[in-house]
Order: sequence, then structure tokens, then C-alpha cells
Amino acid sequence: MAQNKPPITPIRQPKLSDGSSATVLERKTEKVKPPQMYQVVLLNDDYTPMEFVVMVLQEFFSKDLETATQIMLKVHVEGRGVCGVYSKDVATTKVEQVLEAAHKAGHPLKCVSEPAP
Ligand code: TYC
Repeated sequence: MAQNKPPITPIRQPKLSDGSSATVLERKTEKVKPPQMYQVVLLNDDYTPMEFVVMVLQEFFSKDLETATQIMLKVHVEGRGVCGVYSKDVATTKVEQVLEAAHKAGHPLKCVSEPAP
């Protein structure tokens, strides 16, 4: 794929010892910050079955059974837990998917996204 190179700009025009001059060109690479990433967080409640939360973690966050169970138990004990870190759009979509699945199943499971530290 063709790369868009930043423009070449003359930065110095030193006089050489023979009296002539030279132009020094420099290609400055623009520094762009990596985009802010977002973590999707599951919140604990007293009613959503543990099995449903494990299923959500497997289905929407591609966790294996052991990892999904660990995250679910962490949420159960600590009140919240990170399911994954994504771009803003993907994190938003994950939250929507989880909330829709929970709503359809009649569970009050809550899920939010927030800027990753
Ligand atoms: N606390 C729930 C229970 O005892 C289980 C649960 C875990 C609910 C994680 C939500 O995000 C959650 N059935």
C-alpha cells in the first residue's frame, strides 16, 4: 500500500567553504498519538445467573471457559471487572450487544465502557 509521506522542507542553507551554498532537506515524520482505547466493564448485580455472565464473556469477548469464569467471579466478588479493551466504536458495540442479550434473557446485567487508563 502506498504510504503518504510528509512533505520535504528545506531547513538549512549553509554556506560551504568554497562560497557555494547547499540546501539541506529534512523529512519530518509527524507524531500522532495512539487513539484512546476503551475498556468494557461488567458490573455485579444480585440476580443475573453466573452461567449467563460466563456465556456473555465467551460469546462477546471470546474468552475461554476458564478465563470467563475467573472474570465472572472477580465481578461477583469485587463488583466490577474488565472484559476487554477496544477502540471506542468496538467497545460501544460490545456494551450494546451485552445489554441487548441480557434484556432479551430478562436479566438486569449492566455493562459500561470507559476510557482505559
Ligand atoms: N452476583 C451474581 C449472582 O450471584 C453473578 C454475577 C456475576 C452477576 C457477574 C453479574 O456481572 C455479573 N448470581
